[in-house]
Amino acid sequence: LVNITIDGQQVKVPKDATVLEAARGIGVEIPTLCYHPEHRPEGSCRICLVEVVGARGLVASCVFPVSEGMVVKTNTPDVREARKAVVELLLANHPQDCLSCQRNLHCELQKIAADCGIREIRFEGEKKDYPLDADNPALVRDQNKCVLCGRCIRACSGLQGVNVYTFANRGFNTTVTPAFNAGLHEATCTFCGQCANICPTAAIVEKDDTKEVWEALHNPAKYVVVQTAPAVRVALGENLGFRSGDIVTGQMVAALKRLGFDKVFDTAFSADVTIMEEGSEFIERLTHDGTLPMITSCSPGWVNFVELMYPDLLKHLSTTKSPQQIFGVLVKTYYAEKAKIDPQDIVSVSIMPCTAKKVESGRQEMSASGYQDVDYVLTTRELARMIKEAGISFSNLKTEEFDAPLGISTGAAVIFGATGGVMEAALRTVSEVLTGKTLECIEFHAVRGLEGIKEAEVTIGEKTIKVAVAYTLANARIILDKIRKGETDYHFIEIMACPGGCIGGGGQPISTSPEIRTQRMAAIYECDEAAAIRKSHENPAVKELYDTWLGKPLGEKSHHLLHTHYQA
Ligand code: HC0
Repeated sequence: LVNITIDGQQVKVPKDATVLEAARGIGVEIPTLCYHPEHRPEGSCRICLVEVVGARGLVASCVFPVSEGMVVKTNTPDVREARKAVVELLLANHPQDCLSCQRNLHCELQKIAADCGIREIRFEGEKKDYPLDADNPALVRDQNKCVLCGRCIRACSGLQGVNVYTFANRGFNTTVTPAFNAGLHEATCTFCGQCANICPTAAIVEKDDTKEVWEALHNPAKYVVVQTAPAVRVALGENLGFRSGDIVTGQMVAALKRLGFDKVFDTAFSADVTIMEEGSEFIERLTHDGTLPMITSCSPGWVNFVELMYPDLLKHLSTTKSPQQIFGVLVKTYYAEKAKIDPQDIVSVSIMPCTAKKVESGRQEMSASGYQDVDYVLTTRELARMIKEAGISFSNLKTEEFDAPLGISTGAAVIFGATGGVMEAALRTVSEVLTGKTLECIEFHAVRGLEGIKEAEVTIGEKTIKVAVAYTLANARIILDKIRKGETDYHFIEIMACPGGCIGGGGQPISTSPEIRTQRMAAIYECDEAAAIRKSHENPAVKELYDTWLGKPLGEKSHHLLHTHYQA
């Protein structure tokens, strides 16, 4: 520790801290755009200027290390004036469409401008005029709104190891762009959306599909059903007046009914179906010399990554479709038959914590029902905006239940939303199916938690199953490289593209942090503990689906409707 003085307060701080970290540690908020606690600091935006006695000029506190006896002043007239000038220079070049911007009221630049007390922009500036990059179904890039903080570059390279973005050009013409100024659809983008989640402004946002969903809801000829992903229920509240980690399942269902959806169903129902299929697929591979390790395939950013970067390993991916897509196909076949509705009249909407799900739903092979299985995918953020637009007082809603039968699910399905959850759900079912015995303890704690790569050995009957669980594509790369080199003996691997799994998805409320993800994760396991049924194979609605319609897992109908293939 070293002793320093910040604004007259004497404090002991870790000797490797920066001035900004030390100040935040005692509650002194220094504004910044480029700094993000999960990524290495770069000192590029220059908003976090402070005075360090003895230093030459003002310094960028996010990259300035503390030292013994240092005296820091964060609130002098010079500091305030310099920060204002930096922010005004940014605003002078920035579009002035705040009122109609997707990030209005959630924009870090807007907040900093307000906090710095900016009432005029003294510089004339020059506006940029870059075209929108909107030729993909998931993300829209508006370089005119980019403040060159570089956070998207660090998220894409550091967190995901994908390296889509880089700085290009110099001076006023500097941009953040994929190589050769390509659109995201031409780059090696997996559409995980971590760039959108970390962007301080609206330079990268999810493609907004709410207009199409409003139109469907107001079309009396359409029967509009919605499914909600496991991780949405523990994060949606953050945009609607609740704290992170608050479980708002019942309010979310009530709000969706108020919005006018004809049926409100749960992706967790089809997650249970995924476990029936994927668990059976694993048992089949394990007992009949199939390709191992088998790797989960429900995270579409992850699937895009393997297709783009490791096509030789596609045979390791489970062929079972993701819960979103299993739900989509079942709603336009099984449910349509059961409810006597023409599938042509069904509009199937899903609410996901994920931007890559927008791409997954549009894949050519995701139309086994004879129609596009999922018509529209909205992120958690888009749903929050629709709820606000409809004037629904979310926090005052009385909780309501999902509709049956596609709203009936288990605790095993809900934990899909957190890293390790798909593995744990699969182990609960695979163990009982393989041994024919009821598990004494259904909780597999070795695969839980926010460690980036977890490994465990699980005894099932006579067999020892080696499993691994990883999240983020940078961690996925470590595992895939080992598989390529023949250096692993895993049987089963779960990989999710986003930090912490879907709870940290690119479409979740902004911002996320390790603390927020920890709270969302705790809420997911709380949902599991509170569930009446906690194993997928015990879901009565899933049993009925197989008994009356599908036959058996991996049967002919399942093969046709619930399994897929990948494109090298
Ligand atoms: Fe997920 Fe899913 S758990 S990918 O993380 O499998 O997005 O929440 O909906 O499909 O169920 C996301 C979350 C899902 C799917 C489920 C899986």
